[in-house]
Amino acid sequence: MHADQSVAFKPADMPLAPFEVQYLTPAAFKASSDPSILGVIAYGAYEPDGQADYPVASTCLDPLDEDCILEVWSSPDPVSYHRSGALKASITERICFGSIEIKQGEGEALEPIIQHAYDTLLSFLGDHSFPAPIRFWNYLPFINDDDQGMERYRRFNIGRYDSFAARLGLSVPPVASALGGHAGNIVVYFLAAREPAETIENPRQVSAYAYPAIYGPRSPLFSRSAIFRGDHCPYFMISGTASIVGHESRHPGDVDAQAVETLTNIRALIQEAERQGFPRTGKSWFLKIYVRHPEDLERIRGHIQEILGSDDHCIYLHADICRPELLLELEGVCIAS
Ligand code: 3EB
Repeated sequence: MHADQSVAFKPADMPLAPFEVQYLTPAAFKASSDPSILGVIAYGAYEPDGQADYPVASTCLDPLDEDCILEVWSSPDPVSYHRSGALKASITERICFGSIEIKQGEGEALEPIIQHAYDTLLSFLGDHSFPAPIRFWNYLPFINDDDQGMERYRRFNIGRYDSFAARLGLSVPPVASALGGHAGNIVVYFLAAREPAETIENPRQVSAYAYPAIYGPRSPLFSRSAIFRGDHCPYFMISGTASIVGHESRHPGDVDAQAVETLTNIRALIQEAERQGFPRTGKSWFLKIYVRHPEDLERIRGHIQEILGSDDHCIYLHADICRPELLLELEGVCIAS
């Protein structure tokens, strides 16, 4: 994305799509007059409008091409705004969007914070007749750091697992991403709907919820991808995807080979989705690319441009990936018109 350009992932000819996401600079957002904002997620330093009634969260991730990017969710339907503890949510007839931003206090354990955040949002969704979380984003400071003998990402997995086990059951978890930053607060944000999405696993990878215990005492509960059938258009949502084959990381230390492997994993998911009826043509793509070392940005961008033809619908964020040897991760949404 460039400063003078916004990226939207709802094609203009789909006025009835249940939501739209745009990536805007703060100046472009201020100038826009969208009446039905679902929420704003900020990457980079941002002073939110203190009067806003919609959910706003400032992540611990910085964009690599800009000082600040705002991920602006909006809807064609009437929106109502809600609060429940630290949760801010917006509700339409068809979807619920929400975010929780939490400051972890000195000496406070991570697992109960995460479990409580998920308990709060899952019980809110249950109370408002949204039994089906579709997609979660988890951004936490220092995800790879050791905390009293266990990595913070592994502690995060324990908290999420305990909440899901009690409230969702463990059969088919939602699509998700989990990334780390270097300052700021924990942010969890989500999209939920009335009906569940159809999850699709990657034939090249062991399902994350079936990873062996060497990756931590509780499995990461997420599905690799899912087709969410909005009323008028299907969305294909892809979880954070990295250079993992089977359950093992591939190509440690080689960013080019990791980029190629990651794109192969994405292609495998798209093929699976197409086998399950997702349209083969007329798609528009949006990708979020997480880069561990800023100096790898141009190499990674080169691989993306080679595969996609351009990277107009991509944003690049500086983030730690949840295994220390992984140098990039990619997530995406594909919309069929
Ligand atoms: C992986 O495939 C890489 O814990 O929610 C990717 C997407 C990853 C989501 C999560 C973790 C998560 O295991 C890491």
